[in-house]
Amino acid sequence: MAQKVTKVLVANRGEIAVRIMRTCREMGIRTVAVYSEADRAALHVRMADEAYPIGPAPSAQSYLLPERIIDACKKSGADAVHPGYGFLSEKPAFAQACKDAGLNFIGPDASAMIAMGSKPAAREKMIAAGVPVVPGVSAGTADELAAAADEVGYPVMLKAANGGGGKGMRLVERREDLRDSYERARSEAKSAFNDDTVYLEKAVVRPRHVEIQVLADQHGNAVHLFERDCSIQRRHQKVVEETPTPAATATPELIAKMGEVAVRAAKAVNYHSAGTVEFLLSQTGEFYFLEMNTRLQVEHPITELITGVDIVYEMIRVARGEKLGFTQNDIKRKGHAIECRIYAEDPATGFLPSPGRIECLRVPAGPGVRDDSGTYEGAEVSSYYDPIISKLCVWAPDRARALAKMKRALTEYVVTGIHTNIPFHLRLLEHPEYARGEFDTGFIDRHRDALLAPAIALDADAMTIGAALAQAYRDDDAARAAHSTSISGGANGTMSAWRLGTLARLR
Ligand code: MV4
Repeated sequence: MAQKVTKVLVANRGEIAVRIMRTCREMGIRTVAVYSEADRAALHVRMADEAYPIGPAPSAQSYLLPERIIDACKKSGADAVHPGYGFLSEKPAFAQACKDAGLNFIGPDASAMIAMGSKPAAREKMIAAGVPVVPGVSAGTADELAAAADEVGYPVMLKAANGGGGKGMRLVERREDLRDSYERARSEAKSAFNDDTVYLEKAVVRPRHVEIQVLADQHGNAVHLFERDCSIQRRHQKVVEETPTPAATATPELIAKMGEVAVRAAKAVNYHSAGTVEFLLSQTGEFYFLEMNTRLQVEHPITELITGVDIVYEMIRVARGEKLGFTQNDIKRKGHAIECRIYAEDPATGFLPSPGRIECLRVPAGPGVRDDSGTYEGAEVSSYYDPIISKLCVWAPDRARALAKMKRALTEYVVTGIHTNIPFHLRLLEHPEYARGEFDTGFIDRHRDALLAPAIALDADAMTIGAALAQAYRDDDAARAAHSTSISGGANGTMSAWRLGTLARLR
């Protein structure tokens, strides 16, 4: 069995490739980047010890081709592969192909991915393992589904067996709509996933998305690293995550129980490496297994901030065949962490991606701030990939201070040349219901108008100072023109002098 990890090929790009390489560097492990034609000058390529081209910009012709990745491993002499998230990270065939090529895949076995890959099959497996799932049926004819719907009561949810990211999901409010919705769900599932299998669950009204981070080794040891509340989503894209969850029903006892259940779920599929068990948390405090993500997740840094565990470090140790260095009792949480995903997108155009060159970049720092970025000043944000610029994370002793720190960090952030969702984040964090921790998965949709209100106006003094600075800088810097500028107000609706100065410089 390949257990060596001396040179890791990171089969990914952007911030996650950079983040993985950082831990490798700390561990004395050499790093190999792969890159598409669009990524010749990308940060992850610059960070790596060596880099190999794997094809044209579209990921289907580069990052998604297992043979290109394995070929780059052979050329570079890498003995291990970290897939990051997305791309090939949850493809059992790729995990297996790595293994067959004598490479150490830094993730779970293909068998665990397969076991969790089919939603209704995973659901059945979890029922057998004593993990609570939403009442419903994992399979059946239209009549059987209708009978189950009567039993669990409306509203119900129809879900595509092979769906994901909310695609192929349908809410059915009334009995008389079930047949029609069922036929639609099936044909949608068929065209989207080439599989028309549909299953049914009782709909959980206004749920929270609360997930548990787990870590397991190859010797049967598994622990959880507490929860993350990922309810703040837009079209099934997470926008803000935090831990602990501010849900009123989430007592330490409830979280301990969810953690225990998550570990049981992982053990039921012989899981090793880092993984995440997703739950729906109802308004009344019941929780139900949704699915398991068999990969390192985007939002893993907030768990690292409250536990002090480097999840990538542990993934590598586990892949080497080492035992987990701690037990559940050793893991203590401290304080509160929040992540804001900074996207190159324009809330004003309905969140269309805003690719282009980052003209000016000022990244927040200071106590309790971590910015996991995949880019740099002068780099291009490509339209071929996920438009994430960075993940801005903060840690503070409690939620109120974490919120204040996040607002401070967001107002320090300057990105020009492209649009970003930084102003959107500021408005979200200032929403009174969000500030009170009162939200569920429907929050952004429900408060769309308030969250998309025009940017905070600058007060007269700030405008005057800005204009003066602009004039001062104009002569020597006239050549540098920004395509556009993303402006966010300060805590009191004004901006700091240096921030205005930076913006003025680019006028
Ligand atoms: C649900 C649900 C309510 N009841 N299932 C959406 C994505 C998929 N992974 C599961 N999803 C949901 N399943 C039942 N029985 C509500 C959602 C849901 C949701 C879940 C997590 C995060 C955001 C969401 C947004 C809308 C709906």
